[in-house]
Amino acid sequence: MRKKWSLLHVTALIFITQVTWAGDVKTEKVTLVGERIVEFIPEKYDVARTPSLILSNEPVKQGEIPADWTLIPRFTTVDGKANASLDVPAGTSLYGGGEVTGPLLRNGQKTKMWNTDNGMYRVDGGARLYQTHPWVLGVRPDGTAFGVLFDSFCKAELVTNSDKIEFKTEGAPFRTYIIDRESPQAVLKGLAELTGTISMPPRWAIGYHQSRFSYVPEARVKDIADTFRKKKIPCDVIWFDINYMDEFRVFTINDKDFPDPKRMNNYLHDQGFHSVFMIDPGVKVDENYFVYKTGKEQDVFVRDIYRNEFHGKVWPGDCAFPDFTRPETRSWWAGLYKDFMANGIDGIWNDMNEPSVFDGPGGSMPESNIHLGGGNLPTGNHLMYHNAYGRLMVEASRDGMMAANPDKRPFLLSRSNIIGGQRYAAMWTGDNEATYEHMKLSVPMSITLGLSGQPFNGPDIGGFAGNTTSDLWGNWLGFGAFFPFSRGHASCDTNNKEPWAFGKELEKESRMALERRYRLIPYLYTAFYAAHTDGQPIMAPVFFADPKDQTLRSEEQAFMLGTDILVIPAFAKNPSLPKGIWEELSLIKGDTKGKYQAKLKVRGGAIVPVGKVIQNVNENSFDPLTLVVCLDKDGKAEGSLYWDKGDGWEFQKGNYKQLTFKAELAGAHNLIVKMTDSKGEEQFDCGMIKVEVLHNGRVYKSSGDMAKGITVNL
Ligand code: NBV
Repeated sequence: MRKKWSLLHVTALIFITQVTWAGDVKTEKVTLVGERIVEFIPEKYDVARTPSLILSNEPVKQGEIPADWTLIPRFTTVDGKANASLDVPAGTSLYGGGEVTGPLLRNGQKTKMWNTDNGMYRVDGGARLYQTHPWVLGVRPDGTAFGVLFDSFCKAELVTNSDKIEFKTEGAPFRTYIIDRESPQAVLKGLAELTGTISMPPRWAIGYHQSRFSYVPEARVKDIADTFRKKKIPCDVIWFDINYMDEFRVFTINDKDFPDPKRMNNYLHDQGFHSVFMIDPGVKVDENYFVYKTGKEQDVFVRDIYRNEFHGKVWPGDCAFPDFTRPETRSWWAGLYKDFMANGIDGIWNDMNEPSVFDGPGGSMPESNIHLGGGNLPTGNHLMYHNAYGRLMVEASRDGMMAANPDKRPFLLSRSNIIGGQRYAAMWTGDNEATYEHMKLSVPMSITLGLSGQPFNGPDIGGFAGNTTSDLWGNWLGFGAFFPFSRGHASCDTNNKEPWAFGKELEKESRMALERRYRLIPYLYTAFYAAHTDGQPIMAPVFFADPKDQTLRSEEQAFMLGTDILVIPAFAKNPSLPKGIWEELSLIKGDTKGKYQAKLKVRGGAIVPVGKVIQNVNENSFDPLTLVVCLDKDGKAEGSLYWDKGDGWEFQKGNYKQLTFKAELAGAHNLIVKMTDSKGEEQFDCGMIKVEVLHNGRVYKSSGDMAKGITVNL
């Protein structure tokens, strides 16, 4: 007899299908693994199921947990999927989450963690983007801070409500690390202790970069380079987007446009430029193409659910995708760089590595695809490894660059990555738009990345998609010259976006903006060294100047460059600025009046090392070195300069120079500026230097020999 469904049955069925099985998971182990860094491991955590690609080293016990420790995460599972949450102390301002749209202050935001090629993304929050950073920085009302790092690259959602942080994954249990320290800066240092820092870039990478999709043929590239030099607009790098390739085959160069790439790169080098070439992960399926052929022979490609080689469409048509979870694949891929870079190529740009697959579900590959793993990585499906794809690719690319040119510092830029991946590659914020909304968003986006372990980042200045007006260009470059990674880039179907493409007035403004960056190279390089050694952001939020001042917590127009310079973009309306002494800095004649130039201010108590205007960073900045001094209320100031050869690894053997300067009043009107410390073996003759003291709106100048001390009459 057929059973009749009663109302009760139906209700029960609805209930059963809708109910989620949620429950607490015991915390199995709690260990102090660093100075006020605690590791929490949930029951059933299995390193074979949740390998870490985020941490730089396996943490080890370092004593007992402090008796005053209060921050304890709660682990739960919902339908077998692992979650963690943390109650947030009242009044805490939340930041981080990596590559996000929406506001700098993350209270009340949700961030999706599923690396996605999402060009022309919405600016108001919630957009899925190219990178994953399961990390939150909390700043309490008193300026003390904490950070929470979820050690999982699984598909997830990060919810940052004012009372609770939640990390909800689609996968297996994971470890959680909490850092609780005296300041946000100290917490970021803790994050660097866990996940590593950027490697010291070659100095040319901190100059201005000029890019376009694409500069072809060779004559156009030369014209761009020549025009920079002819017009005396500083620039260090020219970029080569996909059209340099032979029908989009990676690791090839088409000889129609570039008959002699070595000759072209030599030409660029002779003029003080460096070149960066794009490499995508998709390998064109073509039995006669060496990359596909050797890859197939070595069985390096990702497989579909039936264990056949997976194919999906990208630029070249049908492509196979390297399975970077396999150590064999990574060494095969690394091996491809040697011959390629021997064309005189200086840097590499890994794009489309979410991976982006035009005809795949959600614009990527099916979650059921198979990655074989190896080493510490288990076999797993694409759902498990999706977010790690770019991170594993850049590890292999960097290995290849290092093997190709062991004596050079690699510069690698990646669109996709995860937190911890800053150890391998810098990043840019993908395909933005030529709009004022995207221009404004580029400030909190870039700051947030710096607060999430990735200081070496920046947007496409001017906007990638769509035509850029002269007013937008002027506004954007006016402060964009101060992004850690400062590059103009444009899509294929847009107007020209070089600094001279917007008419005479804008050319002048562009030159001025970039000359200001180049005068600051000594200061910037010192800030990069702090990022490399201590994980400090290069572009920082204004509240870093005074973490106790709650009025600064959501300021996202103005920003700090390093610890001592405040940058106020021309578009900024009523920014909240830190109290105390801040003196306006002029670097180029007329810059304080320039319509598009950001206002620059120096912190009272700082000494900023400044060079002269140069056209590329290999020219001598120190002819002479200028120390810009801004006294604090007690009439004192201090600063430092880090310098080395700008490339190579000698700095690691002690061949660098780190100088400390101090200024102090001797009597009411005499200021003495002197060098108080000098570290490192590198020869650095700063003999005659200039001093400029910014004091009560006036500039007092002097010069002299650093060793003897320089007196300035105020
Ligand atoms: O390689 C072309 C572009 C590149 O210019 C851009 O910077 C990347 O984000 N690339 C995406 C491919 C698709 C562009 C529509």
